[in-house]
Amino acid sequence: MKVYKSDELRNIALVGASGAGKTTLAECMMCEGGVIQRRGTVADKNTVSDYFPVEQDYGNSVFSTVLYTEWKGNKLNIIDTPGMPDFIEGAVAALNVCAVGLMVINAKNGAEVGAEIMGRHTRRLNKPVFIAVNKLDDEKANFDKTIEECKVSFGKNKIVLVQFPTGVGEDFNEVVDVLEMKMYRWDKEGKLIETVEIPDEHKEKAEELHNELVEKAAENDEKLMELYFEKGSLSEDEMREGIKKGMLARELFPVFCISAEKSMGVRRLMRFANNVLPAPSESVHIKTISGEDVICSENGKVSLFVFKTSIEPHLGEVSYFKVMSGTVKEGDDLYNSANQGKERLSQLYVVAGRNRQKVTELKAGDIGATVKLKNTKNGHALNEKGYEVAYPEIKYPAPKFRTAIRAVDESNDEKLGELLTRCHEEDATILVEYSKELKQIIVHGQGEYHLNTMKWRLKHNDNLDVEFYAPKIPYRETITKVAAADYRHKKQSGGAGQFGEVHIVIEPYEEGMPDPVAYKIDGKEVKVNLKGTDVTELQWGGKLVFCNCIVGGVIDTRFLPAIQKGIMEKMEEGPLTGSYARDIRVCVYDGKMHQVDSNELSFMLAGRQAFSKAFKQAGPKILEPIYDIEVLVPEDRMGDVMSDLQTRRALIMGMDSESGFQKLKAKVPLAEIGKYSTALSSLTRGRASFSLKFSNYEKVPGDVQEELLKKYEEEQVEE
Ligand SMILES: Nc1nc2c(ncn2[C@@H]2O[C@H](COP(=O)(O)OP(=O)(O)OP(=O)(O)O)[C@@H](O)[C@H]2O)c(=O)[nH]1
Ligand SMILES: [Mg+2]
Repeated sequence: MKVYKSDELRNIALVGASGAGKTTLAECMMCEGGVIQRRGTVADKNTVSDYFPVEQDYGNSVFSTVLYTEWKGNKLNIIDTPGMPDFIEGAVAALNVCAVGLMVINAKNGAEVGAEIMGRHTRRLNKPVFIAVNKLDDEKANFDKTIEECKVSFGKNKIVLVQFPTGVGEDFNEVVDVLEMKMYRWDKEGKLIETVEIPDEHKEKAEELHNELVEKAAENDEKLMELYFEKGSLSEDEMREGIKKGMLARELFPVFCISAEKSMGVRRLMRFANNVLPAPSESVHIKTISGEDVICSENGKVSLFVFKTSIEPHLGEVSYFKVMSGTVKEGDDLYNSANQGKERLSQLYVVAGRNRQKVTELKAGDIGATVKLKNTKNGHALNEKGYEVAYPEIKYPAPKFRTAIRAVDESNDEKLGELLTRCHEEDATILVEYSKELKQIIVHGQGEYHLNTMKWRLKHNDNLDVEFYAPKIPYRETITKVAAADYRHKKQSGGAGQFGEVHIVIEPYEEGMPDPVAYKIDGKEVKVNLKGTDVTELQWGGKLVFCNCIVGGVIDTRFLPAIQKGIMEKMEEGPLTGSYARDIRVCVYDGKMHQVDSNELSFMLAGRQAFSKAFKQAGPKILEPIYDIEVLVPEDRMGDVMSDLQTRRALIMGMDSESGFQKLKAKVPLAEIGKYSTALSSLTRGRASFSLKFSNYEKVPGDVQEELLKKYEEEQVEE
């Protein structure tokens, strides 16, 4: 295989809603480029891209797949990404390493929420995007509506048609190209019959759009603007230059018309990629963690960025990387930025899904794969000796779904631990938490489907049966009013005795509250004399403030830490439901000690009991975690989504319209959104999306508290 120079490369991430036709388009591009001889289809489960059994089982892409095709001397690296929001990891990683996003939009459904979400990621990553309106051969295709929706999403003046269809639906067979000013016509099988002059009836529209395109192309470069004013037009090369600049500035999103199924318009798309899209070196420079630009030059120092690892049949772990700079050669020894380990790249491959081809070298900007690395994971850099660079972590969306997990057969617990670690290494949107608090292993992911897929893979690939069960909620406990209690711990049978007595007042702690001066205890005002305060920032959030108000040495200072320790123990296992307690101020104001029998243990026990007693009288409340939720939903489903949220004790915070969708903001208890991803999906037929972020802890309503107390009591009895 030819060794491609940096400027002969184009890296394109195929993104868009699920079912838009990305995998079909990728297959078609590879076939057109001669990389494969026969086209597979998603229905026949034989595409190059969806080659994992789980994908064939689902009929959807689940992983991003690195592919390539060749076109007129250039190599187009394509990463086909899954459109299902549950599998966003692959799409985000792909966009990070590709210079350009190709947004595939289903003309039947318009700019769906899946497209909108990917659009947002391209905006966040500042990536140029070109758009392919696909499925124009579908009887329900609506080109104009799709374009209107794209305008809302990308900006009215930024969506620029390079092509328009003369008609859509089953008879779709012509596209007018206003960049080249000619018309393409295909036969029923998608074979290009001819390129013709634009017929009179479409001339006016074509000219109008052509002028728009020229203007847009000129707009982003002063020199071109001058030329345009001088000549009233631009040459083909000048147009290309202008469009590229506009795309890089995200001021221009060119639109193409295709039917991936019938191979219509796909070659034109590839030609555009060749002629107009920026080569990796022309796109925004990647910065290292320390903020230096990495120049994508084949003569630079060798540095690779590993963006994907996966365990593949017959091969073991495959590491996919982008050459950030330099030229990497088969057999090179490189050094891992994260652990300084040496890695030999004994084999280099270019990949098209399952098909791999060995190559001897890859130049800056190219995407390739290697196998059998010892200790290199996603996000690591591999550099030549003496060149120490590392790249910023790829940012992924926060999890949206959590479940507790265990091995069906307990003896597999260790294996489960190892495999979960691997799952996270392969897919950074799977987070694994060993919760000491909940005594559960909790896995977090992007949705129920996402984690079910993980379960499927553990069973089928690793022969491990796991089950999901209800994850506990990390409740907290606190108090709402002042209460006092005292406790005497005394044991004087046989040998050395034990004695300790403490009197405490506890009260809700709030940031900035004044120091304690006096309390009403048993109807009497008791003045306190603050000697010292110890503030503990609790690991689980909130504070414990411990005030020493002992006068006259009734308790020796050396016993105070023991009292505090006893209280802390109870804070770790709250008196109501065994959850962590928080935000409490304790004031030890009196007590007794015994010359001989008092010791630390006695005061610890006394502190614990006094605290427990006081807590129960202090209006104790259970707190629950509240999350900020943002739901993006099409207008017509808004009512349903809103009423559903209200049944989940949500507090609606506001509504906005954004990019053609309604954006609903609310605060909702974690306990009520356990399976929200699934519920929302069925409420809206997958047309909505949401994000979650922890907000704060709040008191649960009275009836919920009753229920939780009852449940805890039952559990205690059972144990
Ligand atoms: N009529 C028509 N159908 C198409 C076209 N392109 C794709 N399809 C069909 O649409 C379905 C979905 O296509 P895919 O290529 O799997 O879509 P995708 O974008 O890869 O979907 P995800 O992997 O879920 O993100 C398949 O049944 C395709 O055969 C097209 O141009 N016209
Ligand atoms: Mg796909």
